Amino acid sequence: MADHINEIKHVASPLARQTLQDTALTSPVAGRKPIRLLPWLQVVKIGGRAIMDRGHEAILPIVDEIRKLLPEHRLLILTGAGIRARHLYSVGLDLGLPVGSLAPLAASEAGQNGHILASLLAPDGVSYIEHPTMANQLSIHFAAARGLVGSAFPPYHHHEFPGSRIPTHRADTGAFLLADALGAAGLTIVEDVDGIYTTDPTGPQGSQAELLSETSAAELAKMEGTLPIDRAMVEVMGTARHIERVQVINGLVPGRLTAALRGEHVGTLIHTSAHKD
Ligand code: GWN
Ligand code: ATP
Repeated sequence: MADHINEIKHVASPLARQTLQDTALTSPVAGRKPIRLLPWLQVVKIGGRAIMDRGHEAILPIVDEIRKLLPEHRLLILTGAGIRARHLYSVGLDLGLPVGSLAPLAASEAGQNGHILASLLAPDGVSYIEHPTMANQLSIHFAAARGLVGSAFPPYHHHEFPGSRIPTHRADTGAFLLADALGAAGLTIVEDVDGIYTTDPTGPQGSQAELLSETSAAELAKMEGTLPIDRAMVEVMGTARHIERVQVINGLVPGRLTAALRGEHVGTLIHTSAHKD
């Protein structure tokens, strides 16, 4: 028995003999900036409620704009959920379903919207790819296509945090997590308003709403009231590794997405906590 144990080879690792909870010990190894997996990729999140729910009037012009952008950029287009997820939440909450059951049901609408968008872009070589494909085979698909569509919802399912009965990690958060993990060149969030305002421009105080042309995740975290992006996304922007800024733009105005991807300052620029390489 003792002889057998002596034959076991030890694997040299700087983390082998210490707790992973002590950042003073782990940071020399884990504190370094990760590599960018797809540095040429532009991630675009299309609002489920803001764009997709509006049907052809909103969808066809943005599809046309995306089509024209394909020769210029390699795009991962991620769709959010909309009205069907909201109906699902109300039925599910009424029945007492836990948040971990509601999250995948809502996520499936984000996927449905992606399938719709991908069908319209199919003549341009764009397809819907599934979550596992996004996780493992993005590169090979981008070798074949300038653009791909996927669901922006993170696949948390029963792992969704239980703090709220409505899933907190929704499409904006999923798009940000993926863009940052891939080390993408940028993330643009396509809404139905010009950007982030001091208060909801379509709400009761709408006449007093002022557009924030530039802000930061830290400032948004302090802002009370509603935002056009998930609160959880604001939180994860605070620990970003690659994506330094997120642009929130109005997809109902033709040309805004094109301008944003060309680096023009349109809508709201949100600075994250990530630093330049
Ligand atoms: O079904 O539209 O992917 O890309 O979060 O899980 O709930 O699934 O539970 O590859 O794995 O509905 O079936 O559905 O939207 O998420 O997909 O068509 O296991 O391609 O099977 O991580 O698409 O779907 O909803 O994204 O967001 O089969 Mo759908 Mo979504 Mo398809 Mo996906 Mo979830 Mo899969 Mo998944 Mo489930
Ligand atoms: P999803 O993809 O999850 O369906 P979405 O991005 O399509 O979401 P909403 O979550 O509805 O759409 O967010 C956009 C809406 O947020 C805007 O139409 C606007 O009315 C509202 N909103 C609330 N607060 C603000 C704010 N401070 N500034 C700008 N818009 C705001």
